[in-house]
Amino acid sequence: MGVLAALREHGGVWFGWNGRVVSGDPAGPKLEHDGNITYATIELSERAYELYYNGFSNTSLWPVFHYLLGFFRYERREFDEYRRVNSLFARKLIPLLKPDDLIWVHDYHLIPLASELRRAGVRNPIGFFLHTPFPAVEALRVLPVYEQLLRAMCAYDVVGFHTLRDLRCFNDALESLSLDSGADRRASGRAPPINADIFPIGIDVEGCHQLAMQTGEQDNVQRMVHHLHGRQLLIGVDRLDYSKGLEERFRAFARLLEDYPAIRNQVSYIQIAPTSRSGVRAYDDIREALEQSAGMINGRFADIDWVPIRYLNRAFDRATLMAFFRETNVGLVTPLRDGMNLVAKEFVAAQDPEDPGMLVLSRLAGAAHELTDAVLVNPYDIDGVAEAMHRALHMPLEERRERHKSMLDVLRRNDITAWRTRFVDALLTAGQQRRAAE
Ligand code: GDG
Repeated sequence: MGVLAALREHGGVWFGWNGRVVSGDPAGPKLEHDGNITYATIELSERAYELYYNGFSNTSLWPVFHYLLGFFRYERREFDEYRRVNSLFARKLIPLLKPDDLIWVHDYHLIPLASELRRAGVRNPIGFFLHTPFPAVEALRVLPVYEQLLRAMCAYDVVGFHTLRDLRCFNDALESLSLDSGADRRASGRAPPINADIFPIGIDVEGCHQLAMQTGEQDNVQRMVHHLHGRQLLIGVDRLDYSKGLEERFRAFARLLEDYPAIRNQVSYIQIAPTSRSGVRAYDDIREALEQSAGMINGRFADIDWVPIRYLNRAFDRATLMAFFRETNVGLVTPLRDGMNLVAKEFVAAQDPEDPGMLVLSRLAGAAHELTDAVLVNPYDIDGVAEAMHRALHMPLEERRERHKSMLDVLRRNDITAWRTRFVDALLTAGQQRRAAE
């Protein structure tokens, strides 16, 4: 959304996969115009979808970048396809480029795009933003091709991460390759330098707040509130992904009910988890595991008039989510690892400042670098998360208000507009440096 806002402001082309998979040769780019934005979308072949998207991107890079090495698998032909698709994207993008365009590439699926564009003679400033964490070099080294990926990242003029930890890991990895970055490269006269920096992504704070206030009358929201019968509500909203720590979170909720029997029948936990990346084995497995886990917890603790967990494996519209957040006492955001986690920020923005719900947040999410006034947890520490849920459910109003206010200040200072403006400015500056060096 932040990128679309930037495009709306400056005009430009959104280029990417349209989500369609075709059996023959993929068509595109197909061009559609909306005001000053052109959408140039392309299809993926079945082979590219399997090897490039499900394979190298989501079964090699995603688990390594999230330190979840048990899910990691590597196949050379998947990496070959990853490079091939990036090269194809570059070739399809080039005819759409104008000399003054800035190129902003997003995420781990497209790391080699800049090197492919440069190889074809493109001289425009090119920036890259990584939405996931960037791992420590010792985790990265399980990838047989990590050196190639690092070198490909050096083809960008600006490389952006969410947190200082990610940036440090990147610089360490470069150092380990003796690919010196920043000042050293400049000093050695090898132009252009890569400018790597942190650009923690923000949200549309007022937009979330407005949505949350306007939609309280919706049917879904009223039904949800009705079925609470005055109980306190805990909520989680996550893409169904093993990195989001859902199994651990369910176990922590069970521990809460075990360790604090007085709380039984006084709380309800709603977990919304729309399916993502179905077709990747690990994602199908986690869906099954969660259904079983929710069933077991409900079987063990439910009463005639009380269902402890409602697990909803489906999506809701954004307005409904924001209104749910506003009705919630405790937001649960406990990923095992996350680049940032926007749900944490949206939850805070949606609250009523006079009587805000409290956020329980994983220290291993990028958002914990900014939302230090949440109740911070280690998501692997099941007892610790159960305690944190209990603490958040019982936190006095005054403390909730203070913590909420300080978190909201953080969100306002670095909202979605600040994020994209800083990145675009960095890219403009890098473009000037590039021209000066040429
Ligand atoms: C990647 C990184 C980083 C979720 N369920 C529904 C729904 N959502 C929306 C949320 C939120 C977004 O999807 C999810 O964003 P997250 O940040 O939580 O997670 P990822 O999808 O893994 O995103 C992450 C992010 O990129 C941005 O840089 O923070 O670390 O992994 O906005 O509200 N939206 C609707 N219905 C749903 O059911 N409408």
